[in-house]
Amino acid sequence: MARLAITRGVSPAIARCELTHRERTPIDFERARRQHAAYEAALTGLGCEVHRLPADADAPDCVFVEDVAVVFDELAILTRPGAVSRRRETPPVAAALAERRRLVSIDAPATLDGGDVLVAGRQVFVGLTSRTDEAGAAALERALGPLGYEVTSVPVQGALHLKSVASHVAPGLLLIDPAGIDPAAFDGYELLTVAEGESPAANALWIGDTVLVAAGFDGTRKRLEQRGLKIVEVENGELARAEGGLTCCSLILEMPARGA
Ligand code: CIR
Repeated sequence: MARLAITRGVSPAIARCELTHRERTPIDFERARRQHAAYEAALTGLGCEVHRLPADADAPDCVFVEDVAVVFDELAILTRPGAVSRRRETPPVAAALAERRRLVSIDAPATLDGGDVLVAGRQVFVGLTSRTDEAGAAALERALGPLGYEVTSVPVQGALHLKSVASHVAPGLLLIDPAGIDPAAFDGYELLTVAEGESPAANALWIGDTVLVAAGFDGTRKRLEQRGLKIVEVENGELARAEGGLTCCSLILEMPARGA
């Protein structure tokens, strides 16, 4: 199986990004670009072919491609982001996905951000947040139910997205920040909690046999390593100022190997 990672350049307008739970602080555009390039290099190191779409100077948050689509083996869901400023981000990502997946759109008035969709095998959790509403979760259920996925809505407290507080990091294993989510939502899963004071560490990206984590959260990193997981660390400090984490910056597609 080959993996394709779709990413997008950092917008020169990133300073005007949406913010919900963070104070606005200056973002160093060049540093953000360097960190994003290092993130892409880490994806390459993990065996992904990286396909970077050009940035949009009129879409401050365009680097966060995760929010505009959710990719499954059978299809890709094009979202209708909860933030109006982000709706123009969907078409270029749709164009990149069109040749690789059947596309299904979330239609108005429903809203759904990809950051609220946590996929764990055939189980799909949808966070109900300021960005994703019940109608968005219902639309996802309509698209995925017939394919054998089980879609469950979970309320999220005090965080932008479900994946700000929970990540799937190994088969049946979720990394969570219990401050933002009731652990009871994940009955049947093994749960690992982030270390004290390390809430942002709950967003981690599992690729193959490795988990990509944000640098600076040593307590959580140690917990993941003690659990036997292989870790790669990347700096995410500048995009974290835009309220973005590691899963936000790519869409990972499992592709049949050439010739298979
Ligand atoms: C926003 O508020 O939409 C962006 N500034 C951050 C989006 C981060 N995306 C994600 O967590 N999936």
